[in-house]
Amino acid sequence: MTLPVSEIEACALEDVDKADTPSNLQLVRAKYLGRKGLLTVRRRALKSLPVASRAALGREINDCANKISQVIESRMAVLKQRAIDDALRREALDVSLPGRRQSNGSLHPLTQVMHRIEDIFVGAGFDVVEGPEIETDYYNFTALNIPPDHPARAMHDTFYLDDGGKAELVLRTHTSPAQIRTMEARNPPLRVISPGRVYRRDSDMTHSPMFHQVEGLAIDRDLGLAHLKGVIGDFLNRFFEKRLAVRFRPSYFPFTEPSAEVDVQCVHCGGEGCRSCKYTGWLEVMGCGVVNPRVLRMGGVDPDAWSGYAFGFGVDRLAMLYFGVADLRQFYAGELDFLAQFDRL
Ligand code: 2NL
Repeated sequence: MTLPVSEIEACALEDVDKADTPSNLQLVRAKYLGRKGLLTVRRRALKSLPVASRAALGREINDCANKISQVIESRMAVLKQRAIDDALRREALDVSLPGRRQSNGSLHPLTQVMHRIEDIFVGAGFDVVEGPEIETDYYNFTALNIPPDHPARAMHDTFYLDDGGKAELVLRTHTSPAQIRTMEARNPPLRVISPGRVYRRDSDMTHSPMFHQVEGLAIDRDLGLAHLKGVIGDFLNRFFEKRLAVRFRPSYFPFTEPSAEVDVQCVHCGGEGCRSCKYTGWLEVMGCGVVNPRVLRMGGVDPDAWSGYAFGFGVDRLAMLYFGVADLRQFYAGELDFLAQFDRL
Protein backbone atom coordinates (compact mmCIF):
# COMPACT_ATOMS: atom_id res chain seq x y z
CA MET A 1 0.00 0.00 0.00
CA THR A 2 2.97 2.28 -0.49
CA LEU A 3 2.25 5.23 -2.76
CA PRO A 4 4.24 5.57 -5.98
CA VAL A 5 6.78 8.38 -5.70
CA SER A 6 5.11 10.17 -8.61
CA GLU A 7 1.89 10.28 -6.64
CA ILE A 8 3.68 11.73 -3.59
CA GLU A 9 5.13 14.39 -5.86
CA ALA A 10 1.69 15.28 -7.26
CA CYS A 11 0.26 15.60 -3.72
CA ALA A 12 3.22 17.71 -2.62
CA LEU A 13 2.88 20.12 -5.55
CA GLU A 14 -0.82 20.52 -4.78
CA ASP A 15 -0.09 21.20 -1.06
CA VAL A 16 2.55 23.77 -1.99
CA ASP A 17 0.07 25.62 -4.18
CA LYS A 18 -2.51 25.64 -1.41
CA ALA A 19 -0.14 26.96 1.29
CA ASP A 20 -0.96 30.67 1.65
CA THR A 21 1.50 31.76 4.35
CA PRO A 22 5.20 31.08 5.03
CA SER A 23 4.32 29.06 8.16
CA ASN A 24 1.76 26.91 6.28
CA LEU A 25 4.41 26.26 3.66
CA GLN A 26 6.84 25.31 6.40
CA LEU A 27 4.33 22.62 7.49
CA VAL A 28 4.23 21.30 3.92
CA ARG A 29 8.03 21.04 3.92
CA ALA A 30 7.89 19.05 7.19
CA LYS A 31 5.15 16.78 5.79
CA TYR A 32 7.34 15.66 2.85
CA LEU A 33 10.97 16.45 3.62
CA GLY A 34 11.06 16.56 7.46
CA ARG A 35 12.54 13.91 9.74
CA LYS A 36 9.25 12.01 9.62
CA GLY A 37 8.32 13.26 6.18
CA LEU A 38 6.84 10.98 3.53
CA LEU A 39 9.97 10.99 1.32
CA THR A 40 12.34 10.65 4.27
CA VAL A 41 10.47 7.58 5.45
CA ARG A 42 10.61 6.15 1.93
CA ARG A 43 14.35 6.79 1.68
CA ARG A 44 14.93 5.05 5.02
CA ALA A 45 12.90 2.05 3.76
CA LEU A 46 15.34 1.57 0.86
CA LYS A 47 17.64 -0.38 3.22
CA SER A 48 15.16 -3.24 3.43
CA LEU A 49 14.97 -3.52 -0.38
CA PRO A 50 17.08 -5.88 -2.49
CA VAL A 51 20.30 -4.11 -3.55
CA ALA A 52 19.38 -4.34 -7.24
CA SER A 53 16.23 -2.22 -6.98
CA ARG A 54 17.68 0.29 -4.51
CA ALA A 55 19.53 2.49 -7.01
CA ALA A 56 16.63 3.25 -9.34
CA LEU A 57 14.10 3.92 -6.60
CA GLY A 58 16.69 5.92 -4.64
CA ARG A 59 17.29 8.19 -7.62
CA GLU A 60 13.54 8.62 -8.12
CA ILE A 61 13.12 9.61 -4.44
CA ASN A 62 16.05 12.08 -4.60
CA ASP A 63 14.78 13.66 -7.81
CA CYS A 64 11.34 14.02 -6.26
CA ALA A 65 12.78 15.51 -3.05
CA ASN A 66 14.87 18.01 -5.06
CA LYS A 67 11.86 18.98 -7.11
CA ILE A 68 9.67 19.52 -4.04
CA SER A 69 12.42 21.45 -2.26
CA GLN A 70 12.85 23.73 -5.28
CA VAL A 71 9.12 24.42 -5.63
CA ILE A 72 8.89 25.18 -1.89
CA GLU A 73 11.84 27.59 -2.13
CA SER A 74 10.32 29.66 -4.90
CA ARG A 75 6.84 29.55 -3.35
CA MET A 76 8.40 30.62 -0.01
CA ALA A 77 9.98 33.67 -1.67
CA VAL A 78 6.60 34.70 -3.09
CA LEU A 79 4.76 34.22 0.23
CA LYS A 80 7.40 36.10 2.26
CA GLN A 81 7.28 39.05 -0.12
CA ARG A 82 3.48 39.02 0.08
CA ALA A 83 3.63 39.06 3.91
CA ILE A 84 5.97 42.07 3.81
CA ASP A 85 3.74 43.91 1.33
CA ASP A 86 0.68 43.26 3.51
CA ALA A 87 2.44 44.54 6.64
CA LEU A 88 3.60 47.68 4.80
CA ARG A 89 0.10 48.31 3.53
CA ARG A 90 -1.33 47.96 7.06
CA GLU A 91 1.13 50.49 8.46
CA ALA A 92 0.86 52.78 5.47
CA LEU A 93 1.32 56.46 6.34
CA ASP A 94 -0.07 58.93 3.83
CA VAL A 95 2.51 61.67 4.14
CA SER A 96 0.51 63.88 1.75
CA LEU A 97 -2.29 64.21 4.34
CA PRO A 98 -2.46 67.57 6.20
CA GLY A 99 -1.14 67.43 9.80
CA ARG A 100 -3.46 67.25 12.80
CA ARG A 101 -3.09 70.62 14.52
CA GLN A 102 -2.77 70.86 18.30
CA SER A 103 -5.28 73.30 19.78
CA ASN A 104 -3.61 76.32 21.32
CA GLY A 105 -6.61 77.14 23.52
CA SER A 106 -7.91 80.68 23.43
CA LEU A 107 -8.74 83.69 25.54
CA HIS A 108 -12.13 83.71 27.25
CA PRO A 109 -14.77 85.38 25.02
CA LEU A 110 -15.23 88.17 27.56
CA THR A 111 -11.47 88.79 27.57
CA GLN A 112 -11.48 88.90 23.77
CA VAL A 113 -14.31 91.44 23.80
CA MET A 114 -12.56 93.46 26.51
CA HIS A 115 -9.39 93.57 24.38
CA ARG A 116 -11.33 94.67 21.28
CA ILE A 117 -12.99 97.47 23.25
CA GLU A 118 -9.63 98.62 24.60
CA ASP A 119 -8.10 98.54 21.11
CA ILE A 120 -10.89 100.73 19.71
CA PHE A 121 -10.60 103.36 22.45
CA VAL A 122 -6.80 103.32 22.45
CA GLY A 123 -7.11 103.99 18.71
CA ALA A 124 -9.22 107.03 19.58
CA GLY A 125 -6.58 108.40 21.95
CA PHE A 126 -7.78 107.02 25.30
CA ASP A 127 -5.46 105.59 27.98
CA VAL A 128 -6.47 102.43 29.83
CA VAL A 129 -6.52 102.84 33.63
CA GLU A 130 -7.29 100.32 36.33
CA GLY A 131 -8.15 100.49 40.01
CA PRO A 132 -8.85 98.30 43.04
CA GLU A 133 -11.96 96.09 43.17
CA ILE A 134 -12.33 96.80 46.88
CA GLU A 135 -13.16 100.47 47.12
CA THR A 136 -14.00 103.01 49.77
CA ASP A 137 -17.51 104.37 50.03
CA TYR A 138 -16.01 107.74 49.08
CA TYR A 139 -14.60 106.69 45.68
CA ASN A 140 -17.50 104.40 44.82
CA PHE A 141 -20.31 106.79 45.80
CA THR A 142 -19.53 110.16 47.42
CA ALA A 143 -17.07 111.43 44.80
CA LEU A 144 -19.63 110.56 42.13
CA ASN A 145 -22.24 112.77 43.74
CA ILE A 146 -24.25 109.76 44.87
CA PRO A 147 -25.96 110.91 48.09
CA PRO A 148 -26.10 108.71 51.21
CA ASP A 149 -29.78 107.88 50.71
CA HIS A 150 -29.38 107.00 47.02
CA PRO A 151 -30.90 103.59 46.14
CA ALA A 152 -27.60 102.43 44.60
CA ARG A 153 -26.11 102.41 48.08
CA ALA A 154 -28.79 100.07 49.41
CA MET A 155 -27.57 96.82 50.93
CA HIS A 156 -29.51 94.84 48.33
CA ASP A 157 -27.45 96.33 45.48
CA THR A 158 -23.99 96.67 46.99
CA PHE A 159 -21.67 94.12 48.59
CA TYR A 160 -20.31 95.71 51.77
CA LEU A 161 -17.17 94.32 53.34
CA ASP A 162 -17.36 93.27 56.97
CA ASP A 163 -15.38 96.17 58.45
CA GLY A 164 -16.95 96.12 61.91
CA GLY A 165 -20.07 98.07 61.00
CA LYS A 166 -18.31 101.14 59.57
CA ALA A 167 -19.69 100.35 56.10
CA GLU A 168 -16.71 102.11 54.52
CA LEU A 169 -15.47 99.37 52.20
CA VAL A 170 -17.42 97.96 49.26
CA LEU A 171 -16.86 95.80 46.21
CA ARG A 172 -16.97 98.50 43.54
CA THR A 173 -20.35 98.61 41.78
CA HIS A 174 -18.85 100.34 38.72
CA THR A 175 -15.36 101.23 37.51
CA SER A 176 -15.86 105.00 37.92
CA PRO A 177 -13.67 105.01 41.09
CA ALA A 178 -10.62 104.26 38.90
CA GLN A 179 -11.46 107.37 36.86
CA ILE A 180 -11.95 109.53 39.95
CA ARG A 181 -8.49 108.40 41.10
CA THR A 182 -7.12 109.30 37.64
CA MET A 183 -8.73 112.76 37.85
CA GLU A 184 -6.99 113.30 41.18
CA ALA A 185 -3.63 112.03 39.94
CA ARG A 186 -3.45 113.71 36.51
CA ASN A 187 -4.10 117.14 35.14
CA PRO A 188 -6.52 117.71 32.26
CA PRO A 189 -6.73 117.36 29.35
CA LEU A 190 -7.22 113.61 29.81
CA ARG A 191 -8.96 110.76 28.07
CA VAL A 192 -9.21 107.42 29.85
CA ILE A 193 -11.26 104.25 29.88
CA SER A 194 -11.39 101.97 32.91
CA PRO A 195 -12.25 98.33 32.18
CA GLY A 196 -12.69 95.72 34.89
CA ARG A 197 -14.77 93.58 37.20
CA VAL A 198 -17.63 95.10 39.16
CA TYR A 199 -20.01 93.56 41.69
CA ARG A 200 -23.72 93.84 42.40
CA ARG A 201 -26.07 91.61 44.39
CA ASP A 202 -27.99 90.41 41.35
CA SER A 203 -28.23 87.03 39.63
CA ASP A 204 -30.47 85.82 36.79
CA MET A 205 -30.47 85.21 33.00
CA THR A 206 -29.02 88.65 32.33
CA HIS A 207 -27.33 89.55 35.66
CA SER A 208 -24.29 88.01 37.30
CA PRO A 209 -23.10 89.14 40.78
CA MET A 210 -19.70 89.78 39.17
CA PHE A 211 -19.69 91.31 35.72
CA HIS A 212 -17.51 93.54 33.55
CA GLN A 213 -17.77 97.19 32.85
CA VAL A 214 -15.96 99.77 30.82
CA GLU A 215 -16.32 103.40 31.70
CA GLY A 216 -14.84 106.32 29.82
CA LEU A 217 -13.97 109.84 30.89
CA ALA A 218 -12.68 112.73 28.79
CA ILE A 219 -11.86 116.15 30.21
CA ASP A 220 -10.77 119.06 28.04
CA ARG A 221 -11.73 122.66 27.16
CA ASP A 222 -15.38 122.93 26.07
CA LEU A 223 -16.08 119.22 25.76
CA GLY A 224 -19.78 118.51 25.39
CA LEU A 225 -22.52 116.24 24.09
CA ALA A 226 -21.43 116.57 20.46
CA HIS A 227 -17.98 115.08 21.21
CA LEU A 228 -19.60 112.38 23.32
CA LYS A 229 -22.03 111.47 20.56
CA GLY A 230 -19.27 111.31 17.95
CA VAL A 231 -16.98 109.10 20.03
CA ILE A 232 -19.74 106.71 21.12
CA GLY A 233 -21.23 106.40 17.61
CA ASP A 234 -17.79 105.65 16.21
CA PHE A 235 -17.11 103.11 18.96
CA LEU A 236 -20.38 101.22 18.36
CA ASN A 237 -19.84 101.10 14.58
CA ARG A 238 -16.35 99.70 15.08
CA PHE A 239 -17.37 97.29 17.82
CA PHE A 240 -20.28 95.73 15.87
CA GLU A 241 -18.32 96.01 12.61
CA LYS A 242 -21.17 97.77 10.79
CA ARG A 243 -22.74 101.17 10.47
CA LEU A 244 -25.64 101.31 12.94
CA ALA A 245 -28.09 104.06 13.82
CA VAL A 246 -27.48 105.43 17.33
CA ARG A 247 -29.96 107.44 19.38
CA PHE A 248 -29.66 109.30 22.68
CA ARG A 249 -32.61 109.34 25.12
CA PRO A 250 -32.66 111.77 28.04
CA SER A 251 -31.93 110.05 31.34
CA TYR A 252 -30.62 110.74 34.80
CA PHE A 253 -27.38 109.93 36.65
CA PRO A 254 -26.15 111.83 39.72
CA PHE A 255 -22.66 112.11 38.16
CA THR A 256 -23.63 113.59 34.77
CA GLU A 257 -25.81 116.49 33.64
CA PRO A 258 -27.32 116.25 31.13
CA SER A 259 -27.47 112.44 31.04
CA ALA A 260 -28.54 110.06 28.30
CA GLU A 261 -29.16 106.42 27.55
CA VAL A 262 -27.66 105.22 24.28
CA ASP A 263 -29.66 102.93 22.01
CA VAL A 264 -28.19 101.25 18.96
CA GLN A 265 -30.13 99.90 15.98
CA CYS A 266 -30.72 96.19 16.70
CA VAL A 267 -27.66 94.28 15.49
CA HIS A 268 -29.71 91.14 14.91
CA CYS A 269 -32.73 92.37 12.93
CA GLY A 270 -31.38 95.71 11.73
CA GLY A 271 -34.35 97.48 13.32
CA GLU A 272 -37.18 95.32 11.95
CA GLY A 273 -38.03 94.03 15.42
CA CYS A 274 -37.05 90.66 16.90
CA ARG A 275 -36.74 88.87 20.23
CA SER A 276 -33.29 90.42 20.88
CA CYS A 277 -34.68 93.96 20.82
CA LYS A 278 -38.07 92.99 22.28
CA TYR A 279 -39.60 94.09 18.95
CA THR A 280 -38.55 97.72 19.46
CA GLY A 281 -35.80 97.70 16.79
CA TRP A 282 -33.40 99.23 19.37
CA LEU A 283 -30.93 97.88 21.91
CA GLU A 284 -30.07 99.86 25.03
CA VAL A 285 -26.30 99.56 25.33
CA MET A 286 -24.92 102.32 27.57
CA GLY A 287 -25.37 105.38 29.71
CA CYS A 288 -23.52 108.64 29.35
CA GLY A 289 -23.56 112.36 29.91
CA VAL A 290 -21.65 115.57 30.52
CA VAL A 291 -19.74 115.28 33.77
CA ASN A 292 -21.52 116.99 36.66
CA PRO A 293 -19.44 120.04 37.72
CA ARG A 294 -19.65 118.87 41.34
CA VAL A 295 -17.87 115.64 40.33
CA LEU A 296 -15.14 117.61 38.54
CA ARG A 297 -14.63 119.86 41.57
CA MET A 298 -14.43 116.89 43.97
CA GLY A 299 -11.86 115.34 41.63
CA GLY A 300 -9.72 118.49 41.81
CA VAL A 301 -10.69 119.82 38.37
CA ASP A 302 -11.90 123.43 37.98
CA PRO A 303 -15.32 123.19 36.31
CA ASP A 304 -15.08 126.81 35.13
CA ALA A 305 -11.96 125.99 33.11
CA TRP A 306 -12.68 122.42 32.05
CA SER A 307 -15.60 120.28 31.03
CA GLY A 308 -15.92 116.60 30.30
CA TYR A 309 -18.07 113.77 29.14
CA ALA A 310 -18.35 110.26 30.56
CA PHE A 311 -19.98 106.99 29.63
CA GLY A 312 -20.34 103.49 31.00
CA PHE A 313 -21.49 100.15 29.69
CA GLY A 314 -21.62 96.46 30.54
CA VAL A 315 -19.08 94.37 28.63
CA ASP A 316 -21.03 91.15 29.22
CA ARG A 317 -24.11 92.56 27.49
CA LEU A 318 -22.09 93.78 24.51
CA ALA A 319 -20.41 90.35 24.31
CA MET A 320 -23.82 88.61 24.34
CA LEU A 321 -25.00 90.83 21.48
CA TYR A 322 -21.75 90.48 19.55
CA PHE A 323 -21.55 86.67 19.80
CA GLY A 324 -25.33 86.04 19.90
CA VAL A 325 -25.28 84.39 23.34
CA ALA A 326 -28.70 84.23 25.02
CA ASP A 327 -27.78 83.40 28.62
CA LEU A 328 -25.14 85.52 30.37
CA ARG A 329 -24.39 82.70 32.81
CA GLN A 330 -22.82 80.63 30.02
CA PHE A 331 -19.85 83.00 30.14
CA TYR A 332 -19.26 81.95 33.76
CA ALA A 333 -20.13 78.22 33.68
CA GLY A 334 -16.64 77.09 32.65
CA GLU A 335 -17.98 74.64 30.03
CA LEU A 336 -15.23 73.95 27.48
CA ASP A 337 -17.76 72.93 24.80
CA PHE A 338 -19.26 76.42 25.06
CA LEU A 339 -15.97 78.29 25.33
CA ALA A 340 -14.30 76.40 22.45
CA GLN A 341 -16.75 78.07 20.06
CA PHE A 342 -14.90 81.35 20.56
CA ASP A 343 -11.43 80.15 19.63
CA ARG A 344 -10.44 82.84 17.19
CA LEU A 345 -7.86 84.85 19.03
C1 2NL B 1 -24.48 102.97 32.83
C2 2NL B 1 -24.15 104.38 33.02
C3 2NL B 1 -22.37 105.90 33.19
C4 2NL B 1 -20.67 107.40 33.86
C5 2NL B 1 -21.15 106.11 33.74
C6 2NL B 1 -18.91 108.66 34.98
C7 2NL B 1 -17.66 108.54 35.55
C8 2NL B 1 -17.10 109.64 36.10
C9 2NL B 1 -17.76 110.84 36.08
C10 2NL B 1 -18.98 110.89 35.52
CL1 2NL B 1 -15.57 109.52 36.80
N1 2NL B 1 -19.56 109.80 34.97
N2 2NL B 1 -19.44 107.55 34.44
C11 2NL B 1 -21.41 108.43 33.36
C12 2NL B 1 -22.66 108.20 32.81
C13 2NL B 1 -23.16 106.92 32.71
O1 2NL B 1 -22.80 104.59 33.13
O2 2NL B 1 -25.58 102.64 32.55
N3 2NL B 1 -23.50 102.08 32.98
C14 2NL B 1 -23.69 100.68 32.81
